[in-house]
Amino acid sequence: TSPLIELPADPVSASMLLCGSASDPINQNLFCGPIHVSFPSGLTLAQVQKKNPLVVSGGRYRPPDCEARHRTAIIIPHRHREHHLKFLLYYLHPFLQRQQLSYGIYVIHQAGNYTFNRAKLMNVGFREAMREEDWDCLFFHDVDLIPEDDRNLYVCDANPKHAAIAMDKFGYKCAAAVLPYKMYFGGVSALSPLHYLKMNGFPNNYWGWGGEDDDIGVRVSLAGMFISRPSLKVGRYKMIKHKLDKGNDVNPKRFNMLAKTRQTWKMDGMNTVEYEVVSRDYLPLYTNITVNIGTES
Ligand code: UDH
Repeated sequence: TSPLIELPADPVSASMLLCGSASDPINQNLFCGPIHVSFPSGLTLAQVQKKNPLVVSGGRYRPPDCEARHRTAIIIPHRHREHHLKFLLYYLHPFLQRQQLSYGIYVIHQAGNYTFNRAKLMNVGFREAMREEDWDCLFFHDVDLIPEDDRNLYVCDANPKHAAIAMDKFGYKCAAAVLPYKMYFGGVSALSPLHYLKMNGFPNNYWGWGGEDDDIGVRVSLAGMFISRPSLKVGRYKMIKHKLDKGNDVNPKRFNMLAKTRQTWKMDGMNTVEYEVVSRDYLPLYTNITVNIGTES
């Protein structure tokens, strides 16, 4: 008697059970726990590709035999760090697969040689990734940080999450305690689309090294949210050693700008970001988006 038209069943949800179980949704028996991170010389992207046969064009993956409970996009700001990117992909792909996530990796590559702007690249990444899929969590991820424990879940919390809290370069002490700023939110952080839009994304006007990650931390609080953190045991990262890059000099204006975040956050961010996508390439291990983000005004 029902006049409703029957839609064809979604092949995934109809035939597949959700990954994990009610008592262990994450399926922790797939985890290795602490991961030993080293940087094998001579590693090639072709080898990384061979080790990850289920990753498809654009660096996308979904578990083959169950339906993922979480959809996570990884956003990596990038320029001239191909060597680091190779190691990150080598560790990150298997790590995300052990967590049974449906995921995609986006590398947001700043075109040209003008001063680097990490936070603006993240805004580009947010918009471009959300354009492609309805991700429920975005991980904003420096290219040189390798997670060292499987239990560091790449899913979002009820509040924005600062994942990279214990880095080898700070002796694995809590970064927020070692550094002079309590709102430290750098390295690797996770926000849902709702969190991101609530804080108007990240600032667009921090050119060069420093300040933008603290501005982001302050935005979280100004938008009425808290910073959540994994435990020190789990939020561990190894940083690939490097010097300050050419084209990313320390930003001398950072302290003055930071003092004004309260006045500027609503006027600068996702609502004002402007850029031009130069190219979008669906590579075997990631989606590369090369973008012209302009210069300092
Ligand atoms: N990045 C690039 N290319 C650049 C600059 C930055 O890809 O030329 C990206 C990359 O993802 C990197 C992130 O931006 O991981 C953050 O930049 P960073 O690694 O330079 O920042 P970090 O604070 O640098 O980790 C520490 C270097 C020592 C600086 C000492 C200054 N007093």
